[in-house]
This record gives sequence, C-alpha cells and structure tokens, in this order.
Amino acid sequence: MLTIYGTMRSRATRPIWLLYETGTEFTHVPVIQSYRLADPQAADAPLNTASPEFLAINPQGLVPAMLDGDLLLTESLAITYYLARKLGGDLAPRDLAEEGQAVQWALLGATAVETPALDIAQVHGKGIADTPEGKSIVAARTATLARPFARIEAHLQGRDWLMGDRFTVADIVLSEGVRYAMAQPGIYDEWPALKAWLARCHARPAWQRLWAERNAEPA
Ligand SMILES: N[C@@H](CCC(=O)N[C@@H](CS)C(=O)NCC(=O)O)C(=O)O
Repeated sequence: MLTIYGTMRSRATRPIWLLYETGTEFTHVPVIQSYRLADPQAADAPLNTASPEFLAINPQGLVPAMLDGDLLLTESLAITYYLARKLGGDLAPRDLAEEGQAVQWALLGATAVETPALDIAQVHGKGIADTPEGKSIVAARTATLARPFARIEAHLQGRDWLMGDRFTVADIVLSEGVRYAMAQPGIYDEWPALKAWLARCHARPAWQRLWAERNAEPA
C-alpha cells in the first residue's frame, strides 16, 4: 500500500505528478498545513500537520510524507526520486551521468529557486503585489532567480527537456519550483527557453490533472 500525505497546495504535487504520469494507484491523504487553519487543534479541524495522528507518522510535522509498506520517506525530492526509481521507467535516470544530472537539477531547485519563487507566490497570495513592500520583495527575489534561471536557460538551448532528450523526474521536481513564481506577470520573459520548457511541462495531462485538483482545493 502506497500512501502520500499532503494537500495539492503543498510540495506533495511532486510525487503525485510522478504517480499520475505512471498511472500508479495510491492512497492520497490530504493533510493540510496547520498554519493555514485558524485553530489546528479544534475538534472539527481537518487532519493537519499538527494533528497527533499525522505527527505519529512524521514528527517533523511537514508534508509531503510517504508510506510504502513499512518505508517512511519525508522530503518531497527524496520521495519523488524513490518513486521514479521504483515505478518511473524512462522517468528515472538511466545511468550514472543522468543520476548526477537529476540530483543536480533537484538541488538547484531546492537551494536556488524554491525559496525566492515561493516568496513571489506569497506576495501575490497576500494581495500585496502592487504595494511598495510587495514590489520590493518581487524585485529582490527576481534578481536572486536570475542566476539559476540563466543556468537553466543556457542548458535548455536546443533541448526540450532537462536530461536525456525525454521528460523525466528532473523536469517534474525543477519545474514545480520554477512555477511558484508564475503569478508574477512576465517573470519568465527574459528566459524564453525556460518559459517554453515550463509550458511543455504544464501541457502534460498529468500536470493538468493535478493543477485542476489543486485549484479545486480551498486557497
Ligand atoms: N524540504 C521539505 C519541505 C516540506 C515543507 O516545508 N512542507 C510544507 C508544505 S509545502 C509544510 O508541511 N508546512 C507545514 C508547517 O510548516 O507547519 C520538502 O521538500 O518536502
């Protein structure tokens, strides 16, 4: 039995996208972030990252988490790579060089893209994009993103996908970090190859399915 914990408005989209790509049956438990609830401990609160039942699974109180039989994995990138290795066929790295590239793109996403892109998403989520504070945060984070985006842009010259001339787990994990900035109009315009790659990722039926489900969840 494979179970993924975490709502679609969380990093759980990464493993869930891979599971949709591979048509794998799994149980989805949409544990919500406790900070999104007025009273996470209320008797009628939905299962959340501060619920004792979830803390018994992941004492760190973060989603996603995965149970595959007795195996508990936390960290969205580890879960997604594990699932690619287990189920992903051509979505997984094929050799040592691809293994290195896949880890590289995941770490670039986690260390250089995700945090500034999430800050931009939060500016829009809070409705402060047109305020001086919001503009200043967006300008600073856009500047921070320029170096990793330049790296991705250069790599994608003459390529449709990040590695091996096919869509892989690397495209899933990196594009999910890059897309956090997409609420900012024109954010990708300076990077046409990156922008076209993100559009290719988002044209995949598996991503469209998860995006529809994500948008159906309360904000
Ligand atoms: N590095 C972790 C980050 C996990 C994380 O921060 N998850 C957020 C949701 S996307 C969460 O569970 N937050 C709940 C909280 O902070 O209480 C990963 O990639 O899985």
